[in-house]
Amino acid sequence: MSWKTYPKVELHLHHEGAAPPAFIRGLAQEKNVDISKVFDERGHYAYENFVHFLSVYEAATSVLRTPEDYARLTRAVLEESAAHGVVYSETFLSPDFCGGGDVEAWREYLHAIEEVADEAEKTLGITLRGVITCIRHFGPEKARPIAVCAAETKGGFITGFGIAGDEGKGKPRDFTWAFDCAREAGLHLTAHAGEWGGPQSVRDALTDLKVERIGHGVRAIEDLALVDELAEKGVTLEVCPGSNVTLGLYPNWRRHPIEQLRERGVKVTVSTDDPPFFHTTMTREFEELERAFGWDAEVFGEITRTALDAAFCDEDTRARIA
Ligand code: ES4
Ligand code: ZN
Repeated sequence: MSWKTYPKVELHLHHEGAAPPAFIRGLAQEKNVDISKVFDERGHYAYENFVHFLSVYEAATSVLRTPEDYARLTRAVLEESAAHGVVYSETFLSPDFCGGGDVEAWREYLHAIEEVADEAEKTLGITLRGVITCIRHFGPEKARPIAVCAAETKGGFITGFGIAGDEGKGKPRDFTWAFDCAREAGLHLTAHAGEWGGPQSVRDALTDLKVERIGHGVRAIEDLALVDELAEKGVTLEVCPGSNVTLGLYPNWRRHPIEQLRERGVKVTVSTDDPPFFHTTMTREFEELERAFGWDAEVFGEITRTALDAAFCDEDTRARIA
């Protein structure tokens, strides 16, 4: 069946990583910025591996320079998500890219993004919430002002705090100040872990950062005691199978551990991560999961309810979407 119009909840989407290549190319032309290295000859985002992906991502993001640019980006992203049936989405926003970590500059970007999100809620029927992320390879010192931005702008729209970036750099415990700051402000917490790092990386994120959700977390499968612990504690994994397969973490969809995690009682959800970079959409994720594991409307219904339960929104919003 076609899953395109099936109502979906997406919890793991990087705001700039969802930018259609044509949008970034157009902005680069308008501003006369040379970002030819970002694209291949077919006009797709081009990178060799995850660490290279991160630098291409930052180069693409470098054309986004004003709150108005983020307003236009937000519109493009929400139109694309809504076209794939997404009714609720959370995107990762990094004030590093929006005003360099200065709270007042960040407020202007936030205002521009929120205005478009409010409009899209009415016209496209999609609800957006923002999760502010610090970036692991920028280091713990850079993470502090980002957590302050999050704490200062927590509200109806900004509901969470997290960490993205290169899992190979540093340790979760280096970022405890930032996470403590965000937790004390009442923000929900998530961390990228168990993608490029193994099970210990997931344990460290849970122990040192006290997060409610894990971004990816799939490599927990390498330690079944950890899998049982995730199931017992009810930790939700923001699984991005297409991202994992495209980046070569698993050789194909059938070898992806999402089904084993689910069978062992872990709360799994499905997201796209950086869809145009990984040649995916929420529709494609559903189609491939149906093909690989025979998932049907019953399983996708369970996945969607799990995602809505774990969404970083208030109960009124949750009830309105359900
Ligand atoms: C990421 Cl910093 C960043 N941006 C986009 N996608 C990512 N995945 C992990 N870190
Ligand atoms: Zn991610």
